[in-house]
Amino acid sequence: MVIDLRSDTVTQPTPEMRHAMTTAPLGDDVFGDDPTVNRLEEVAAARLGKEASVFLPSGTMGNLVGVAVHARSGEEIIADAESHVFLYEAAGSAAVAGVQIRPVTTQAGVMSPEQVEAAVRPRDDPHVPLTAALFLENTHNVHGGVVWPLDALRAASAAARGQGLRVHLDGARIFNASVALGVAVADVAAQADTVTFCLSKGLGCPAGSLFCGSREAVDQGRRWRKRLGGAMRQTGVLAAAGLIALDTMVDRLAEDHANARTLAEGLDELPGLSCDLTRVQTNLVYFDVAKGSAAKFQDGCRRRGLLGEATDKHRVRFVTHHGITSADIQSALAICEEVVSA
Ligand code: TLP
Repeated sequence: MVIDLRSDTVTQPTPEMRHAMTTAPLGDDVFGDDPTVNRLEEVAAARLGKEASVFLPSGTMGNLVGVAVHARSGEEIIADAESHVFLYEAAGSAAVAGVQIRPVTTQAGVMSPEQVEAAVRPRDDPHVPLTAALFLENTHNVHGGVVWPLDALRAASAAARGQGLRVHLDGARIFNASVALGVAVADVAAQADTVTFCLSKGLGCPAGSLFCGSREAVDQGRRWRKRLGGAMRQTGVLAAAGLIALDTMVDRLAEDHANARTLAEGLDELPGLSCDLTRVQTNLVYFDVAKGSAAKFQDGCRRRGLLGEATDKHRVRFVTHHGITSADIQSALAICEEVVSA
């Protein structure tokens, strides 16, 4: 039995999802006539409080569509220096949309209104690119799965809008944020013009993300999806799982958060491991290995049936999800104790 804490993307579809996937009514989504995709797009948009949404293969495509919808080639977007769009999307914004990212170093993933304003380029200087949009991430992955306090999100977004920028939210884990805050997901989404969220992470689906926003932004996003080769045909088989996920998999994220908390507290007590517990607010647990490398620690765990990811020379990430029970957390801690004392 392997305990897989590499990511919440390793989740398997639930039996209810598998059933829905085999019975969903299907059509050709490029013709716009897959009823299950159409239903998911309606439900997702309504849930996020947006006019429309478009179903995409991945969160990476969702962010790239966000870049392309909000910025022209030669323009710039502002994003956290540790954001997924800047670090982990193979420079799609530059390579595909011709858009440069201006990275801003933040305190734990929360950008202040002053930082937003300072990063906006003067419009009357021909040396500099025009700033088109602000990209935010919530929960913020590399900063530890931290949740933006709603007031801070509102303030950053207002600062951007005050400068004439549009706001895109990488909400790959926006439902983790809403559950942790105890607010409706639409309250979080309201701070952005467009939002990408993923069905394939904590919500347990095999694939799929939604790009949500105004009808106009989503229409443009649909054209970009086609351009990027992401328009698919009988995708209702995937959308069917998404509908089940939105119904059944959101509230239970609180369990993942509680498991992550127990795990983080246990790790922090082990000799040679330290975890900034203030950052463990959702289902991601980043911790530091004082002695030896993170890669060596990861390997020691792997040999004992526990999978995690070394994200840095001394840093490891564990992620809790639907496939992980509180008993697994205790087993994981026992394995880590063995590894640090080996
Ligand atoms: N994150 C993955 C890895 O790429 C790191 C993970 O295991 O956490 N935004 C955020 C905040 C993400 O964490 C991810 C995936 C994405 C976008 C991209 O989503 P996909 O994998 O669907 O392209």
